[in-house]
Amino acid sequence: MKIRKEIRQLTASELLALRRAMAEFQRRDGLNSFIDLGGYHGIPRRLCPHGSSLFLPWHRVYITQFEDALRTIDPSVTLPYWDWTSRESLSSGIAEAHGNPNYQEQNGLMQPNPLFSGPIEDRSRQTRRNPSQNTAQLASYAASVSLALERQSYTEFNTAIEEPHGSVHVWVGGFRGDMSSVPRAAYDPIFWSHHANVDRQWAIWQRCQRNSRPPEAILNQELPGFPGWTVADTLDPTNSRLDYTYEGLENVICPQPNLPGFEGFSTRQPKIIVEVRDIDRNGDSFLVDLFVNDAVDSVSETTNLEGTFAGSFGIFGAQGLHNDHHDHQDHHDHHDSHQFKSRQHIDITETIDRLNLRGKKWQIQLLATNSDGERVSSESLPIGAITITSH
Ligand SMILES: [Cu+2]
Repeated sequence: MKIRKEIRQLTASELLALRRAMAEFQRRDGLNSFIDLGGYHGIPRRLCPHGSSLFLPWHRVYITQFEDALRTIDPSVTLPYWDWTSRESLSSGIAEAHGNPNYQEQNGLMQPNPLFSGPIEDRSRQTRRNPSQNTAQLASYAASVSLALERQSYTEFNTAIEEPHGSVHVWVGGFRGDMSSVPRAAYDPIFWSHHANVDRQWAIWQRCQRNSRPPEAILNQELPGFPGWTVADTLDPTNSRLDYTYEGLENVICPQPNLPGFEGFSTRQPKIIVEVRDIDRNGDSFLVDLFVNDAVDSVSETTNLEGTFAGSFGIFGAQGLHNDHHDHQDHHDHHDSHQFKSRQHIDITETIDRLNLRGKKWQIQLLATNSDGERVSSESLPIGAITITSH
């Protein structure tokens, strides 16, 4: 059985083997090469079912096919995961193994780091990224993972975990980065350790919510691009076809469910969650920060830098995925535009408590940047309603 490890936990020789295999993988062409598999997600094959109940199963098969293809070069290598919720990530961001443009080979020579950048579909250039340096944003995505892990049904979890997953895409890609764009994200080698981490979050949820399976109606559904693979085939990563596990999975502490019978005795204050609905993901990508103001005075839009940072989310846009963007009505496949609508839940409890705003009047303001790094007004964001709930 393959054991997937956190990328920061790899030994020097494991990391070297991974880099060498990845470099060779990126040089190759043809079926099941890095560049071929990178093309399943967005350009040119457009298979990724974002915004559907197949999100988790499809990516589970996808990254395992990538791992198995990589292992034809070196069978000692497994796919690493990058835990962007770990203490190290929340203090220093992207793992060094992915973050450095070069690495030192055994002979002392510096080589381009194949975990830093990969070739895009026509080899016209290498991927690039410009990650946000604000790790408070990552901490907000980690809080969204905690919210997702509390979900009781598969369908709810699948939808909820896609939210912080998308935010991390935009956070990593940043200004004109490939990771922040659905069409080219999978050509950045960090895509695979990011998605291994999302897959691991599913594995954690599966351990903790043992009885919850996907609805019967989708179990026999085939996964686009992977003939012979259904949702049911993906439920147990240790089965003979997938054959992997995550190091340390058995030591994970499950989140405590809110047992209804205990509610009356709980001293826990309800969480305060900002819900952003009807996010249209067909266009550009955006990184959006939430600021809280005590609304004693009416605060005008121009003073929105006055507040306290409370959380963040990313809009992982699919701009450029469809050349035929304008005639969506003709499409009835899984790329229907309504499928690219999503939601975000941002836990702002900590900030509200820190500012001692419970029971008082306050307001939320948004500060957004697009993929060109330009500040955009909150009215021009592709979002519908924003509501604040406590639960
Ligand atoms: Cu993704």
